[in-house]
Amino acid sequence: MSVVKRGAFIVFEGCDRSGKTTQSRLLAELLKSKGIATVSMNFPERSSSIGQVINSYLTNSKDLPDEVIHLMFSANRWEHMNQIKQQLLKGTTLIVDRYSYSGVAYSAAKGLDFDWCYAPEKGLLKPDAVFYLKTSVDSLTNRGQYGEERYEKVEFQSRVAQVFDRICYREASYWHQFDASQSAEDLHSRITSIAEDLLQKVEAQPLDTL
Ligand code: DGP
Ligand code: NA
Ligand code: NA
Repeated sequence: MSVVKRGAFIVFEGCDRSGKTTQSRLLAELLKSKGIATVSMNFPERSSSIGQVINSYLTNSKDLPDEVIHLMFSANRWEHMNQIKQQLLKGTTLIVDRYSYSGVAYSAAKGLDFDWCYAPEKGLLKPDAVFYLKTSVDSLTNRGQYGEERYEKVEFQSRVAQVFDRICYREASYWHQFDASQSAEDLHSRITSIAEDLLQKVEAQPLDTL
């Protein structure tokens, strides 16, 4: 009997403008070019009805209490869980731009309790690896080209970065930290070598949950 090897579940995390979007695209393109079935995803996934509420919140056209929007971001992950599980089980590798850790980092940065923030994420599928693109406060200040969305302010991003650092320390067994200030090419080659190692290993490991 032939057994389908499951895909890898890879997440990119980091502050806004840390280069996640570029790096997740480069990694997905590379894996596809090697014939590995790969699908890219992005949270928040703004097309669902919950995603549309999140989009209105992020673009400042809607205000919601911090706790309410926190639970909506979490619900947006839960509503895609079955799809994610099916893809992984049929052998597709997923490259996901943001996940539960953004949920905790952005809400805890507002002052919500860390453990409260983490609670609704429990039971979601656990990534095999998180690639954390770490930005220094200096580089955040120097970039100075934040957009118009709600969270795109230097002071807030530096608090988000502190929570990401805390999570990275706690979850060190599957988090890989990269200095986001290096060139996109260097970053891509470092990420690629870790991703290729991971792809060898995950087939033997059952899916786990947070
Ligand atoms: P992106 O589309 O990746 O640029 O994300 C949009 C913004 O939403 C960005 O500032 C990060 C923030 N964000 C992503 N996920 C969550 C979450 O689960 N909770 C909160 N509060 N913010 C999030
Ligand atoms: Na953004
Ligand atoms: Na994203």
